[in-house]
Amino acid sequence: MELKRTKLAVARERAVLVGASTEEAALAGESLDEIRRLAETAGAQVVGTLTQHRSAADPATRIGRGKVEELAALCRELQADLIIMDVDLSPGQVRNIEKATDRKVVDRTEMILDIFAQGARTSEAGDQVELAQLEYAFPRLKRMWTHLGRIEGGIGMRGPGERQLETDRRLIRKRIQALKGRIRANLERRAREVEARAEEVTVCLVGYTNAGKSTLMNALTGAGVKAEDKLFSTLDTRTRVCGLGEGRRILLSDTVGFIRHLPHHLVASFRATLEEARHADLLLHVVDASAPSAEHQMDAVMEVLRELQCAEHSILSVYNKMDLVADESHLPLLRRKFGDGVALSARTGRGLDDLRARIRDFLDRNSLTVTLEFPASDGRIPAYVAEHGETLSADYTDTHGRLRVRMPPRCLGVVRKLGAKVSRLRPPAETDLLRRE
Ligand SMILES: Nc1nc2c(ncn2[C@@H]2O[C@H](COP(=O)(O)OP(=O)(O)OP(=O)(O)O)[C@@H](O)[C@H]2O)c(=O)[nH]1
Ligand SMILES: [Mg+2]
Repeated sequence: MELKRTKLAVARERAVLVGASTEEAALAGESLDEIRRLAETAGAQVVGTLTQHRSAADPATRIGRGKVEELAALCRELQADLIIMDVDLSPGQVRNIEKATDRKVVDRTEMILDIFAQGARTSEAGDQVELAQLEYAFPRLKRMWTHLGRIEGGIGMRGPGERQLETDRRLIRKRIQALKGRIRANLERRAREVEARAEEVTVCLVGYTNAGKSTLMNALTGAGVKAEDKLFSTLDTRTRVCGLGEGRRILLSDTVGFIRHLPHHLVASFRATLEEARHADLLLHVVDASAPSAEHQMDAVMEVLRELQCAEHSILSVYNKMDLVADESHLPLLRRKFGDGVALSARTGRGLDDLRARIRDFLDRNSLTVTLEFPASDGRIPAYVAEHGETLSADYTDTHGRLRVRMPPRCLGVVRKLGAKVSRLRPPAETDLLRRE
């Protein structure tokens, strides 16, 4: 039995977008633009849109019976094969709308999972997407098995879906277990990599998708990471040495972008990829300052950071794409809410020196929390710490000493030379999805 994600033939499916947001109208409008970009990224041809603002969602169809009839008529008129909803639906709601319209329905999460499935280039990213798809698709599989049996492939049917028409749920559970095992192994490998770089200061770029993280990574390190005007062009993490001038350097990581209402399953299964961000000493929160929705994008990123238990990290806001900003009147508001940060253009290079200076400044002002292990008989290390740092806890056995200390990054090299093993790992985060059963 073959349960692997199938290669996709990008069908140029004719799609109708449905905005069914109950959020305030302005935000809903932005969100519909975004779902249009998502739909196009997934390979759909958007032929029409329909919006519905309801204060309360209809439990049976989400958008209400009258609207579903209107939708069915619109699909017939435009010869659309696919309906893309800007919100997430319960399996029952999907079933009801599909029955009433005789069209395939894809919700927001399925759409995002689909884009991730198409973009996954590494086996790690592939495993993570597949797990998220299976976890999300699992309760929805039944409908794929029955009335949609005639549809082959296409958006929302990539990955788990086609092959499972004849597949036993027990096998899917087994597959989920296998994927979790591989992802857990990746997580452990990444943790070891982070550990091995204990003496380096690590900085991670985070931010909304398409904010310019990879472009900034390239501008700072000459890394040659792929940067495109496309949502979710980066799905893995790259780490490079980044010179800051004055002989200083850090390790800089670029990682996967976030989006509003990022599917929870995806955040959980991308834990390994996002491990770099969890252990970073400093996060650079990159935002497209020219986007009308910059503030909402930053809110959405902060929400995901909270989910990753990163909200307490030191964060420096990077207001990017300043070359596109004609009117700077919205900047003070962003700065009040998300900190002064640095305004720059990763494309033109304006402001990059400022950013380097701010990171150097951060290194000068901030101590790092580390664990030092050394022979108990060696008094030089506690003495050095007493002079240059602060001891948070001490723990001695007959042979070994272990200190949890805060000290400036430049001191780490010295304590290593004195023979201490320096480690930087934070305690592992609990994730429901990857917890051993
Ligand atoms: N005008 C302008 N465009 C920029 C700037 N920075 C990035 N871009 C463009 O914005 C688009 C997205 O850039 P990326 O660097 O791929 O964005 P990202 O944040 O890595 O996106 P994902 O990996 O998809 O999350 C590309 O077309 C870039 O050329 C900038 O400072 N000015
Ligand atoms: Mg990128």
